[in-house]
Amino acid sequence: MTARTIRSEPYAWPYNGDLRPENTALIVIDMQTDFCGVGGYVDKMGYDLSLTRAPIEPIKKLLTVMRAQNFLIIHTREGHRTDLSDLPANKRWRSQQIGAGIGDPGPCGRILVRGEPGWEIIPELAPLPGEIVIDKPGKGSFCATDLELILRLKGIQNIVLTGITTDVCVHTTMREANDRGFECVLLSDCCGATDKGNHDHALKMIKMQGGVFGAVATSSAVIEALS
Ligand code: C5J
Repeated sequence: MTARTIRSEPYAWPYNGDLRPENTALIVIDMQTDFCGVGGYVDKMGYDLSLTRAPIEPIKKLLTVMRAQNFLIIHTREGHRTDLSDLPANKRWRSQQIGAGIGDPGPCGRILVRGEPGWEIIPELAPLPGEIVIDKPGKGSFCATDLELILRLKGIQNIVLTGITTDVCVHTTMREANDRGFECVLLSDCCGATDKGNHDHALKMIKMQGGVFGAVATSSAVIEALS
């Protein structure tokens, strides 16, 4: 095997140089109107949408390259059943405290409810027919989903993480994946948080202890390695 890695910190990723479409997945997390669109959940909470919209173009470009090379592409959506039977009472209560009650009506339909306009993935990053979409009720993509089963059955060892928000759903997913033995890299320009400081600190956390959760790179480093 010829080793192939991408420029990343704190080590060249993946650790073993085994980067191939057959063993590597790109996960695009929660690029939904509720997290980056006008009138969605994040907008209703009063956060700066430019931060969560910043990764749209870099992800689009990366998708074009990785789709062309037949990497496994997986999208996730955070959202709840229409009867809210999978919505913990404390999650609902907390969202109500900040004026964006999950399940309540908003400009994009019921907030974070499956099937509502706000819950849809934004058109710019819409999944192609046949791409896997994981619906999750929580922040991590492994909790109460079939993501791990799918990754194992497809022989995936490496995961490239993108999406929003860096410090919440992307970080939780990275931690869950790392604990399950997957080799992870998070792409800094393909993620965004509701707070710039949280984004930066989330990146720093990954790089501690020799890469405690994996590595951090940029989309251009991935595209360069795949060219
Ligand atoms: C949040 C997410 N921030 N997708 N969800 O509540 O990160």
